[in-house]
Amino acid sequence: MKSFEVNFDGLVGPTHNYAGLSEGNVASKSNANEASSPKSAALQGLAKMKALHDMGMNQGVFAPQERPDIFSLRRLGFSGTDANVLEQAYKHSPSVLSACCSASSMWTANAATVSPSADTNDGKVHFTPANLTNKFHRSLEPTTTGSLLKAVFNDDNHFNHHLHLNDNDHFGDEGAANHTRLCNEYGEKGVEIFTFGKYAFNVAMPAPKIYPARQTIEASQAVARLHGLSDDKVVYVQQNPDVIDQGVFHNDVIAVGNQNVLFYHEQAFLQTDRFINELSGKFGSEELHCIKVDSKDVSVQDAVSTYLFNTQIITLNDGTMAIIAPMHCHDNPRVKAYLDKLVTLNTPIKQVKYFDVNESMKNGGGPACLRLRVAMNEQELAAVNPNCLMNDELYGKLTGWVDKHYREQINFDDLRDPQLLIESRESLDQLTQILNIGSVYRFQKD
Ligand code: SUG
Repeated sequence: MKSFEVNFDGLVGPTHNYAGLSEGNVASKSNANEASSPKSAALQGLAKMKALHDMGMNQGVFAPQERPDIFSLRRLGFSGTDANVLEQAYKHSPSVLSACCSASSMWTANAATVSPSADTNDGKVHFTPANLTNKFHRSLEPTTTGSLLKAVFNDDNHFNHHLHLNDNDHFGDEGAANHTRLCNEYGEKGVEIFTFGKYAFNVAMPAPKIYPARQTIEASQAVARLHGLSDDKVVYVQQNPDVIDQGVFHNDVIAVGNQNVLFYHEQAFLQTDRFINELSGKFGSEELHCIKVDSKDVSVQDAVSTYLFNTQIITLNDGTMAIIAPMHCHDNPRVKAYLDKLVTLNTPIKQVKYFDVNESMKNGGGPACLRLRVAMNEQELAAVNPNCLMNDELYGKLTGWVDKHYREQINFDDLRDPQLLIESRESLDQLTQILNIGSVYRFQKD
């Protein structure tokens, strides 16, 4: 049976803004309070999805969450009409208001961890939404993420949905951003690599000193247990705490894999030799390409500012691989020189395509952050909600929908505008019809 990797990209929501909410994420902090353009952000994301579809890939679309999150603001004690709630939050807790307006669910690499059916003990595709406990604005996402996943992968014969892990830093889980799966064919059993930043129950172990480690080994182990993975096909590896302290808040900022390729910076991991040995042993006898980038060629700082490793490596229909990179990689001479050389080496990667995803990059989200990978066989793909799979017609509908509903520009002061709430709800209500995902949002139920 044929098998595929489908990228589900997050649609950027109508309240996309720069609020400096993510300590440890250099771009988020340095662009705080700049004006954002929700319309450009959403169109940039859609252009990437359409381009991958045109390259022959199966491409999915994942809906944004409802923001402003009036329900969280009410839970925190703001009351009255919706307009009163927004106004009070604006006056008394502006940081809480911006957190409750963040469009951060666009980065679907943090939506969930996904294990394909070839790896799991019940032969189903498993999903665990990430609890994202480390950042308040992101901790608002997991419940709706779970509902959205069930609306897209709505067939118990093929898909197994878990509740997100307990909402506590001990089980801090950032989803696929710290999870990479290597395999031969997508439908064959693969090795799942879980990367973590710290040990929650053993503080004597290494941990970053400046910025938070968002993922614990205990969370990674829990997800592997829930998904029924075999120990001989799982590898745990700790992120180098020093690179977390240099702005590598997720492992997908410094390493990425696809099929038999692992592309990583030499400083990405702790005990790299042990890790690569274990990985090679568990991968088996097939050819594994571990492409290590040395600091002398690309510094950690260049990796963080260009997102060289937050690229997507995709397998094209002719079997070769392409890198989907942000324009920042093109515009940095050292990184561009590295990529120009990489495509000439003896690895499956033969081309690089550059995309403008600047609106997302300014909040620390590159091409790989914007997508959740789901490897599936033909039967599973046929069971996916077909309205969430990209084609020319859907692209036309979604760009028209963005043009109609999204603002050109948003500043912090706009977040208290009750009209923005009305516009956002109207647009999401229509989106649920376009994607045929049912009434997934709270405002549609209450
Ligand atoms: O969680 N930025 C996101 C970026 C997530 C990137 N995802 C991956 N690496 N997979 C984060 O730090 C910034 C929001 C703001 O500051 O307005 C933000 O949430």
